[in-house]
Amino acid sequence: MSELSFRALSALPGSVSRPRYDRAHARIGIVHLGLGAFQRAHQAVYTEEVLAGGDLEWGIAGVSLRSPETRDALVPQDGLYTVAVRSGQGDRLQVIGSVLRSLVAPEDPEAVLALLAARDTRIVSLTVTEKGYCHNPATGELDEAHADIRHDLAHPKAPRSAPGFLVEALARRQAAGILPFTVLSCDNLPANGQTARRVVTRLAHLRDEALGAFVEGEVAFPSTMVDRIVPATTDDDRAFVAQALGVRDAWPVMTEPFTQWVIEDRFPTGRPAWERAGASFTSDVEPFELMKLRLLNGSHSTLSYLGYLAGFETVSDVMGAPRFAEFLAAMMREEIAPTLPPLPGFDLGAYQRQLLQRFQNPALRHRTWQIAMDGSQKIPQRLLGTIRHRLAAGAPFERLALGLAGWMRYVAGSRDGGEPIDVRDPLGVRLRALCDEAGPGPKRQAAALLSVREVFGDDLPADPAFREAVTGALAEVMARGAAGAVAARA
Ligand code: CS2
Repeated sequence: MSELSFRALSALPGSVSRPRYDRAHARIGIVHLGLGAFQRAHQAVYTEEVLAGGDLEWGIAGVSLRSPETRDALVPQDGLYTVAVRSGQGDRLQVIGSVLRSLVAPEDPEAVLALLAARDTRIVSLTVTEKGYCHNPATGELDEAHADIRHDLAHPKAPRSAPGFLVEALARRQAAGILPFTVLSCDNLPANGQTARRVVTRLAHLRDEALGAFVEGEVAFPSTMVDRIVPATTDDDRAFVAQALGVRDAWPVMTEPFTQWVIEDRFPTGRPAWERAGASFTSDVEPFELMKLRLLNGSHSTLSYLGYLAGFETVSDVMGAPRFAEFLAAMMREEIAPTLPPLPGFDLGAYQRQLLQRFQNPALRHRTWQIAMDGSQKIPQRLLGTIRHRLAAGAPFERLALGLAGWMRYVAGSRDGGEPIDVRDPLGVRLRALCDEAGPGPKRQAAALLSVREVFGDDLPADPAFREAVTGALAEVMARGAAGAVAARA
């Protein structure tokens, strides 16, 4: 079987959509840092529609900040790849052409900087995950002791971190008298534009006051809310796509029919008309971000920790298990939704019902283990902000506490059946050591983990109501197992 390529496009089955614009004349207007599956199933698809509409100045150059795997897969395919939209109702395949170039930053940081500094580059978008911001998750401030930040301060012309690349590129643009690009964070962080702004501005200040002032005064960092479920691609997915296309695609991406992008409309040097592809522009993204982070991601993390502990491999398996769906529905309705700012005209009840349906999608094999990754970076905005809100209102949060207890049990390193867990988290080794040193029992385990200030801040560990709720929830998970504890609180 041959590979997907520009030449192979004409032989694809008629049901597969493909680029029909003049790709040879498309130019790079966007550099994307973090060329992963999510960006390729989300922003690249919106941009594909813009190119298809004839606006060819917004092609994407995708940069991987770590591994060469995506580039190695895409280059032999002329940058083309398949997005497979899957659901119980059937599948829809589209070949995407909007990623015109792919680069691997550690191989050639200079090439990346040259592209970032180029006049045509007007937007730099980011999906570098929570940890890519090199910030303290509890405060949102730049972690100045972070190894990559220290490296980037010592070697500004060969950076490693996303903030390091942005600051050096902005310095070069300033020196060359070229207007700065707009920085578009597309990560699951609250006020993600402000978080990006805070870390980039701080790093620029640490390098040089004038550069700091330039970044602070001249660069736009609009916030966005992004939403589409995109599980990691498996070999079975590759086989399915090859079968459907009649050619091999080394790295297709699997996703769901749902997609949403809400963007703050602040692009001083222009932007693509992403609204043509269904994005919405607004002056205030924050209510949408909070809604999505707390309802979707908060439930996702909760079901993943508790579901993984109970032995379930995928999100849809968890949703099919007794009492989990009821538990999540009640958590959203009773504990999360009341903490959200009003969104006039928006049906929050329908949104919650739709989330439960999306989680049930039987065609997406979204692994609980994948979502459980990097919990120390995720739970502050997914669960703890909501819990703070409930505490301040004197309102109960027993299900949220159970989600948090699931995380505590998970990072201690074994499943309910005793099998070891491969915990992936930048703080994983420290969290595990804290649990091991503390000795057994919910009181000691909870106390040990609550000492991690980057996650819990100073306020929560000092709050007796919080400590009691979390310790009680952990005791329940330990005594009954995660499935039993869920059933008791459903
Ligand atoms: C998930 C998200 O992996 C995770 O942590 O919760 O990636 C989730 O699928 C997306 O935010 C959906 O938009």
